[in-house]
Amino acid sequence: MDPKELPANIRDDKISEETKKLISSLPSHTDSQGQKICQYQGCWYYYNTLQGVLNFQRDFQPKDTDIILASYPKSGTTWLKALTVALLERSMSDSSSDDDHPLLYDNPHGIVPFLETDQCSSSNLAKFSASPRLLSTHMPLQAMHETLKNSSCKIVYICRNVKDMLISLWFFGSAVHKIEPTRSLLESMFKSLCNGTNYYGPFWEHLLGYWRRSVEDPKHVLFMRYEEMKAEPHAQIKRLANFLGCPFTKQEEDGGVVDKILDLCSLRNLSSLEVNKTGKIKNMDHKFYFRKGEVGDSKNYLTPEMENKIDMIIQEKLQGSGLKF
Ligand code: PAP
Repeated sequence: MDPKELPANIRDDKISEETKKLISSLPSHTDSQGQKICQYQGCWYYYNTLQGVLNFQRDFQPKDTDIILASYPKSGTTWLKALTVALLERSMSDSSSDDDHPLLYDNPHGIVPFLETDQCSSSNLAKFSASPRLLSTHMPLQAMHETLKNSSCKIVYICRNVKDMLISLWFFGSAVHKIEPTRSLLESMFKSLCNGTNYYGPFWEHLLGYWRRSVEDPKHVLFMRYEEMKAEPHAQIKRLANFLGCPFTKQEEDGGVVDKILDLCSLRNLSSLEVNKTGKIKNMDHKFYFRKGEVGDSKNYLTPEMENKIDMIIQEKLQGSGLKF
């Protein structure tokens, strides 16, 4: 999740008069964390995120070589960013030795910028002139459709079990706002997740947009799952490398490069690095991006009723799509 979005989302200085006018015509409400949120083109955004989306839609100039890492918040974005950086780093330069790797000196979010922030203004993008440009987003595919329609850039989407994503978000939001992760906050977040009015929601539209495109156009959209990454990391990182056009050679596999990348990008390793223990992006501590990283952690916090409700929504909304949880 982009660090600039959470603590003070209504940064009026960043919101143009035109956008304020647009916001006044949109459905809006205050979310479970007391933040104003509005619905634009079917998706719910904080006001400053909406400004970022509009800037992106107006200004972004895609390149066919761009790689966009997409996700719903708290679905494995940090991990996917680290893995992709490590894969490309290895394919772009043989010189990157163990101690000058970019992941040792910056958080993955510092290396791979979000499209819907001012980091992606034309001037800032100049520093990402290396090809391919590695970019990221939490926007649903429909928000990028018009901008990317003539581009053959590649999109990697990572999805995660929605219940674990909710718990991850609950802890993350509480840590960022420096409040206790109370049951009443969880219940309120659960409600807006279920009615589709939470940040970047509805989650089912988000998932389905990328899922359908990955089925229609598998050369350009790869659909990955957090749980599969945990269960079979070797197979999944090879899948990612093949999709990105930088498959592992036999020599690399025999030489343990796959293991080395997985180890470098493991939660244990990344969270133990000084840069991630003490660093910050704007006002966001890097350490908040790393917690347990376990599959099924939601069982420890959701009641059976809450689980059933989410299961029913998934069943209803994803029916017939071929996408299953
Ligand atoms: P973001 O949307 O703010 O970028 P994101 O990285 O998508 O967050 O999700 C954070 C989750 O990924 C956390 O899960 P948890 O709360 O259930 O523990 C975090 O622990 C987990 N995570 C971060 N880095 C890794 C990693 N290298 N490997 C596995 N899981 C990770």
